Amino acid sequence: MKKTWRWFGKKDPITLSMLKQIGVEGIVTALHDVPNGEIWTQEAILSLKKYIEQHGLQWSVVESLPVSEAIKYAGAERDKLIENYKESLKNLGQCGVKTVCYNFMPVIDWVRTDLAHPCPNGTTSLYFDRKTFAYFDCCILKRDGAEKDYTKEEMCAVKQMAAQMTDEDDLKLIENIIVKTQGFVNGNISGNDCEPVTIFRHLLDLYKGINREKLRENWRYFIEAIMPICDEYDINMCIHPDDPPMQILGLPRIVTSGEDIQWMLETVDNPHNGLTFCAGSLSAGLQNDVPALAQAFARRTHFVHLRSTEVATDGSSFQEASHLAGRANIVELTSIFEKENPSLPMRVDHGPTMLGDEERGYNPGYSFFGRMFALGQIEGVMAAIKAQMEKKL
Ligand code: DNO
Repeated sequence: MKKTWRWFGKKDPITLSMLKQIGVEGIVTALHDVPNGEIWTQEAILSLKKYIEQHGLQWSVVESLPVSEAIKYAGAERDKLIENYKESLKNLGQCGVKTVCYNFMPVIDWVRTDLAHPCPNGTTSLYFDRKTFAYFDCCILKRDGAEKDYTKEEMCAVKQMAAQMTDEDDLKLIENIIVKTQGFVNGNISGNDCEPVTIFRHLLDLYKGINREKLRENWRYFIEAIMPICDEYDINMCIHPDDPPMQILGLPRIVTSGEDIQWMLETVDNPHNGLTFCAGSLSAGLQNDVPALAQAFARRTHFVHLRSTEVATDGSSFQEASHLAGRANIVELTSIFEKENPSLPMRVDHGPTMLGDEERGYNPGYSFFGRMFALGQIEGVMAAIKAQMEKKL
């Protein structure tokens, strides 16, 4: 696989020269300054592409070209937004950037409750705690009927937390769940919004009456509309699994399991309709046998995220694990992808915060030393597997 790295553009404190030094071959990035729904112009694409190439690197993957909410809930403006999306794809294709990652998660992209969960070795990692999330849902968001989605035991824990949490704790939780994890992925809420919870409630309201079936239909409508452009410019669309792969906040999620992925690939059976194999997201769902999914979908995978998680005994809380441990089984995954689809771009996803990363203000999960360490581990795994394949071992 080709070693790529998620880079957040010229403002990223991790520079392209640094990445060149650590053996990165391709860049994963987006036009982060363009608001969701607006057209990515050829001029802006070419300027960033040229900048990357001047550093001896390639723009390998777009992550992400965001899908506006109105496309997901089928709002009145969806056709106009789809036209804009097609125009951006056409421009990307004409500039030679041909792998595009996106997701179809309503309202909220990836979810974590703790962005600096201490690990025994002194590093920190990202964490999702189901009870803390239930507290956010029931006591901060105060979503109608939220209690019905949690067990008795979880609601007991919520009551206990409610008696202990301070206003400051609540603010921190709001930041973790709907601000800090969202803004930098071109999500709905950024650090400059002063009433994130109000905005968030309004967004949830837009999905009243949208169940899994409807969301699937809206996805099909979108993907069928863009496939002709993808065929014409040879663009590989790759959907990112839901993170975590389960229903949350009463919102439907449609990329949570092998059955979901199978449905998508069969429903629009076009090689340009493919998958971002995010091992970490998939591993956080106990329903998923991650290597089995890799084996099943390697040929329709256009982009790989390597990361792993450890799921707690409650079955839904999880911590991001070392890249060589946890449920994802990255050694086996690497072996599958090296055999089935060796030219795939792969990026190390997330990484521990370590050795001073915490003081640099990086986006949550996107440390430098932590990711570099993980890249070194995976490079070693790749080398061993390749040597074995060439029968040198
Ligand atoms: C977080 C990521 C997601 C992902 C997007 C893809 O670190 O896993 O933000 O990049 O959802 O569209």
